[in-house]
Amino acid sequence: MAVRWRSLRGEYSSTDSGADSGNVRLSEFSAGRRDAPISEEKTASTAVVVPTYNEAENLPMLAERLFSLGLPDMRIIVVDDNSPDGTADVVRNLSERYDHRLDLIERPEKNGLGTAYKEGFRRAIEQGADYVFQMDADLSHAPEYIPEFLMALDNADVVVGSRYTDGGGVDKEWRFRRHALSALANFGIRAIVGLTVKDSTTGFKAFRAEALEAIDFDKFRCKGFGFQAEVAFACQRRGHRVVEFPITFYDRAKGESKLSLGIILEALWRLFLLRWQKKMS
Ligand SMILES: Nc1nc2c(ncn2[C@@H]2O[C@H](COP(=O)(O)OP(=O)(O)OP(=O)(O)O)[C@@H](O)[C@H]2O)c(=O)[nH]1
Ligand SMILES: [Mg+2]
Repeated sequence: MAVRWRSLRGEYSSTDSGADSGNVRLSEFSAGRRDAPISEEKTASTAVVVPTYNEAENLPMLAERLFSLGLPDMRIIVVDDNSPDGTADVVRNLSERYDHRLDLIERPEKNGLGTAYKEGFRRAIEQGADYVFQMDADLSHAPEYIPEFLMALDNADVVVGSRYTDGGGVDKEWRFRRHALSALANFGIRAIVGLTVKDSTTGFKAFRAEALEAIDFDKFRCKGFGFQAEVAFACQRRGHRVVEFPITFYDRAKGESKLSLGIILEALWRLFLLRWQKKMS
């Protein structure tokens, strides 16, 4: 699906066949932050934070699909943990190709996607992004949802890309065992933490900058994918307006999964403690 932003005030047009039912008005999108005056000139900026470990093969396609959305002021912030496959060099080359609209945060060693997101979010806020996205590098999360997430942010603080809400789903290649494991992990974590969102472990989310700034990441404890549930819990506790947007989750395009039993056990243990202590803000 090709998506184009004609102007910030905005007409969002989709060239997807069958979806061409006219342009959708993006009410108040150009207002950016809620407290900013509505102005035709103001350019709302979007940062997409992507943690990477050995994603050299996936990043060129991810960058192409993101930049071809044509969002007026979009940057990609890659947080790489010294990937042996040369991911950082790929980012530097892509940055040349795309007018330096990719930033690279390099960390000395693999330290988990949760800590990577924290650094990427901090950079996005420092750069003054109005809207901040988080997504995986492996194309499991289709960039083409991003304009729809932005529209949903008109009436929300946080948009959660959800596999388990009506209309959402997972790759049709998934076997029963993977379905069962994923659904069980999601259900278990929701129950442990007491989450209202139906997809507690999704890594595809969008935030208004001020909603992200209000989260106290210093209290987070999970290095791995339990971080996603910590974010969901923090948003719930802060009373952020969270909407779930149905997505289809695709299998990683290339490369290997980093999900391990250790990461799952870390998530369950730390989230159990979190519920018990109820100390998140
Ligand atoms: N910087 C950094 N990124 C990581 C780390 N672990 C995973 N990632 C990235 O986090 C994203 C999600 O990791 P995946 O390996 O795809 O894990 P997953 O999506 O839970 O598992 P799959 O279903 O197999 O794709 C990807 O972009 C990874 O490259 C890490 O320790 N450091
Ligand atoms: Mg993945």
